[in-house]
Amino acid sequence: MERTLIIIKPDGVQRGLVGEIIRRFEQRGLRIVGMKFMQVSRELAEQHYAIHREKPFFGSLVDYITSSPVVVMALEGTNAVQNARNTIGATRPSEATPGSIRGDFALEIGRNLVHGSDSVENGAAEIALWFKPEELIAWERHTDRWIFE
Ligand code: IDP
Ligand code: MG
Repeated sequence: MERTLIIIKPDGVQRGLVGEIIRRFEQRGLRIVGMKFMQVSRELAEQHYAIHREKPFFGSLVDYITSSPVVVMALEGTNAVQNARNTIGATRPSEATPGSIRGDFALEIGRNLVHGSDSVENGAAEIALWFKPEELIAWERHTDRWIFE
């Protein structure tokens, strides 16, 4: 089953949107297989966003993600990566459709509330970066057969 890494960024935690954001993924049908509340180190932030290292916003992006605690989740389900990104909405909140998390709660790209992996390969790599194997729980959900065909 496909997996994706979701981070509720510091603005999501500070604004009291943790429950609202988790609710949307749960409601979508994605199954939680890992979740924790943590302060991100600069080292982890730089590894996670390594692909953006040369971008002009890299420094402010690392400052942002390390500025306050985050909630990190590993979610599992059919096309988990793409389905989660649709629930999150476009990177630039002004382009995010209403009904998406960013489209409903965000205005600026540097305060866009949520991270979601952008490919199946990156989903697996990011989950391995953020979670120890024993922090991931394989379990069967009572409703799985009503959500997964
Ligand atoms: P994504 O989070 O939708 O996958 P990416 O392009 O991977 O978007 O960028 C990672 C994060 O970096 C974005 O979510 C946003 O917080 C930040 N970011 C991306 N582009 C810009 C920019 O042009 N200015 C400021 N921050 C940016
Ligand atoms: Mg990305």
